[in-house]
Amino acid sequence: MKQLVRMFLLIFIVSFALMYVVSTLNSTQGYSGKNTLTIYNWGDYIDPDLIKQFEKESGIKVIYQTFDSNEAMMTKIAQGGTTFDVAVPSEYAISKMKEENLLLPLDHSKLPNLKYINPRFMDLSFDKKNTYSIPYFWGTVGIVYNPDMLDGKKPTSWNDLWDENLRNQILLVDGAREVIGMGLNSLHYSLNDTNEEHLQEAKQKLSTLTPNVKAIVGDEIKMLLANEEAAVGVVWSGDASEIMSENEKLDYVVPEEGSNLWFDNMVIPKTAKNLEGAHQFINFMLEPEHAAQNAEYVGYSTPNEKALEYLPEEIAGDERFYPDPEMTKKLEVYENLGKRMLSHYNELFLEFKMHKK
Ligand code: SPD
Repeated sequence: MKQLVRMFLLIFIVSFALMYVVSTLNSTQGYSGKNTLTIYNWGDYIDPDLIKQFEKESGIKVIYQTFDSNEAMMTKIAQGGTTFDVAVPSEYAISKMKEENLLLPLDHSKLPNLKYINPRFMDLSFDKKNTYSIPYFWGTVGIVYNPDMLDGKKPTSWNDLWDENLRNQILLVDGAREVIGMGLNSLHYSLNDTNEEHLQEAKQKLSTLTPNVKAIVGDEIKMLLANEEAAVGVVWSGDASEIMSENEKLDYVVPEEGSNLWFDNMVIPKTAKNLEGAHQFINFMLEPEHAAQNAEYVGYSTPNEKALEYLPEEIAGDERFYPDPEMTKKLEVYENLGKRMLSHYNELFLEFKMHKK
């Protein structure tokens, strides 16, 4: 009996000592369970040095998680059971998340650096007055191509992708709106079309593209194209810019039929546990030098007007990635098509992917 008591006493002392060591370690590193910030962002979408710098300056420990589509991100946040403090959805997802009460209103008084954002990217229809979201990156969808692998035939139209000389030469971004949108645009329909006949026509047309499609891929699309594993890629502009910095032979074009103009903004989801830290992080990312460093690292276009002054002219002055408002006039922003139609786009995309396999 005495032995049993001694054993319990020992276990109690060891556990207590362990708890003490862990809590001391945490406090010397400047964070505790309460002092953490969970960020949910696209893959390859931040300079990791900025996270380290934010942790150092704020004393907040960042837990960083990534997603690869708006759909996956929305499902995870809607399911609950997560504690994301900051997320980075695209415009149509922001509109949907607002509708589903998944976002918290922002306190603009805690975001003094918001003044650096070009007004062109503020007060957009998906979030009037930026009540719920703050611009992070923006861009287009287009075709990155390797002229050497195309016998000098530069693509200018979505329809050029159906050329039979491109057998097994195309990589596609893994995005439902992007791929179905490409099918719709190639038929001169809107990227936000909800007409079932048009959608079936786009599906049919896309199925005839499959012999040319080598793969539908995520972030590895950049490495594959830079390494000349395929002649052509349908990509987000920022990825094209990153690929082209790795392989200078490549070029990027926004097809003449039109394409998508997109905006990724920072939001605070309803799941947030550290509102103060979330505002601190958003304001940190809005600091012009940080926004410039981030843009240079990931290759995407910053909406931060002041940050452009810190970027080399060959980046900030490149009209392929910083098209002016006149040039983006013919492009379409994805609309929130409603739950049913968004699911339908996803189903069509899945069918296309299965057809491809
Ligand atoms: N690797 C990061 C990619 C993020 C791109 N977001 C684009 C969203 C377009 N709807």
